[in-house]
Amino acid sequence: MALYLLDHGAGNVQSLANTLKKLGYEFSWISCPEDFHKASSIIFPGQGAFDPSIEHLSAHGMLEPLKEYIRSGKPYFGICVGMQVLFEASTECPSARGLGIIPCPLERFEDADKAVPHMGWNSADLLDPTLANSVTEAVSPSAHYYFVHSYCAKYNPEKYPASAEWAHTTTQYGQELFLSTVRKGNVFGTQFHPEKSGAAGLALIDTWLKQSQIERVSAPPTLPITRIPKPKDGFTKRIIACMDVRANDEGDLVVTKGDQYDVREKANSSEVSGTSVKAAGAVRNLGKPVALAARYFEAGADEICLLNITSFRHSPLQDQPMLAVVRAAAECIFVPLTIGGGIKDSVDPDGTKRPAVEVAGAYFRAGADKVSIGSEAVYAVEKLRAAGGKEDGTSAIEAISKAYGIQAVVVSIDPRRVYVDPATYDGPYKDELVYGKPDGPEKERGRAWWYQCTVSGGREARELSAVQLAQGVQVLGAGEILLNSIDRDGTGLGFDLDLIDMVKRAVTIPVVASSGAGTKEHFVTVFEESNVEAALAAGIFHRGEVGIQEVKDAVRQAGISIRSTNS
Ligand code: 1PR
Repeated sequence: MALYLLDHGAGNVQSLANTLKKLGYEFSWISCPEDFHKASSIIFPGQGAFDPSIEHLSAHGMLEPLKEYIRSGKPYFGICVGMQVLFEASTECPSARGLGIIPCPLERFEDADKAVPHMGWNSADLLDPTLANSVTEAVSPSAHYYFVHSYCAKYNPEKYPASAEWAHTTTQYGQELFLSTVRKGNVFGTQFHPEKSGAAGLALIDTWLKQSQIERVSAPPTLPITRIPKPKDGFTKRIIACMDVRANDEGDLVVTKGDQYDVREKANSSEVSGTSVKAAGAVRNLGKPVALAARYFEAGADEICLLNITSFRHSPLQDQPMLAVVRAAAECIFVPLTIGGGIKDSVDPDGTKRPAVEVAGAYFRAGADKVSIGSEAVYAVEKLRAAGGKEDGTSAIEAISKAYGIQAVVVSIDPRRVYVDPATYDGPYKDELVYGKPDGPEKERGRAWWYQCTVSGGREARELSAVQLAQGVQVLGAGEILLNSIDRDGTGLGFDLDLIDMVKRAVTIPVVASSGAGTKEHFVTVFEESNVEAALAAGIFHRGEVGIQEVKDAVRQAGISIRSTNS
């Protein structure tokens, strides 16, 4: 089999290459239009937006050869944008035309009842359940798969009868049904990312590749079936393991963990335990990033996050160890990977300018799915507000989301509480004040506070609130918010529910609750008390105090939908 992969120049295609390597398949990249003739199977692992993907294929003379290849009847597997290009057009950019093989447009999800992008794990229901035991069947009805997209092909056999014939599985998000896999003849496509969907996704790719050419090209069309949305969709909450990474005093990159962002050992500690050196004042060392990432993947983390917490000090593209860490981590984890720290315009020591989009691109090529922007997001929103809310297209958020899609841009917020006397406070954050409860902790009683944004890892406070930042970055094109709390970080006191609820209500993009998890019950509480899509923890996982599986079991037992580790 001459297996070829098509790279459309945007996003993380490395993960599919890593997956194929892990599964033991050899492949080549399509590097010129002639390669389409050499291929006997093609996988197109597209990511990002429809319009730039079509533009890239067209600019490289690959659009027509791709169309010809698909018409030739040889097997084609499109992932995410690789599936979307089969459609006619997208309301995202009406002037861009897709291959038009599936006669139906892609439309944006409604965001009145749910966060958009649809980012996370969801199920895929076979339209024709009799196919469940068929040898050509690769999608498991009991599994969850990782989705990340804002536009979809809605399942509506009455309005789009010809496209319904292509529907192989549908997925429900909120009350909307859409085509999550398509299949007809030689063409198969998944809206989700199997290469990021853990064991279930790897099995799907392996099955497709193992099927004989005849089996793969003889899939019958699906008969349109009327399907009505169920009361509840199959979307799950996500549990994220986060690693704060920095160089220790010996220059090695280590996973560290702060207490309210202070990552140095306290003055009274001076022991050595296992591999971890605990000298007073030393950078706390909780292990090696790649080994820990692999451990968390095996333990069932739905996503993994690596934050380079001191990268604001130097040029990240010169920071080869961090890129090497991402590359090595991406080879052994098959769930989404976010990388943060130092995603900004920078200048190398030799004077070479590196725009933020180039820095992000280096991480995507290394195997990251999303980049997380901290300090630069604050500066960008300050600028946006100074310009009366008018975007100028120059920020890192705008540049990266334009090139790679909004789903690739996370904004990490580092807020700190500012306490005020509610009786006398007359400042600009009056509407965002949270009032201490009479039975709350002593320092909160009779007081109120607002949440102030900081930059450079909490070292500098800015005149901007967490709500203002969250709303501003959504306007600029961020696809997700990672909401930390300096007050709660490392304390184990539980998530700051007031902060989380306030920010979640202020935006329509997904929000990840972070900082303060100390027990499995804290995860249950944050999902019950707020509408966040995901919860993240660091310290309790690093120290082995609570396992990811334990957290997931507790969340499931509370009746909250969560992905099974082995599905
Ligand atoms: O400003 O774009 O270079 O990004 C810097 C990134 O590094 C930001 O995402 C910022 O949050 C992070 N960062 C900077 N300094 C620190 C520090 O700890 N000294 N870490 C830091 C932030 C917070 C969380 C942590 C949770 C959960 N880490 O990510 O993992 O609070 O911890 P817990 O479960 O133990 O409570 P830029």
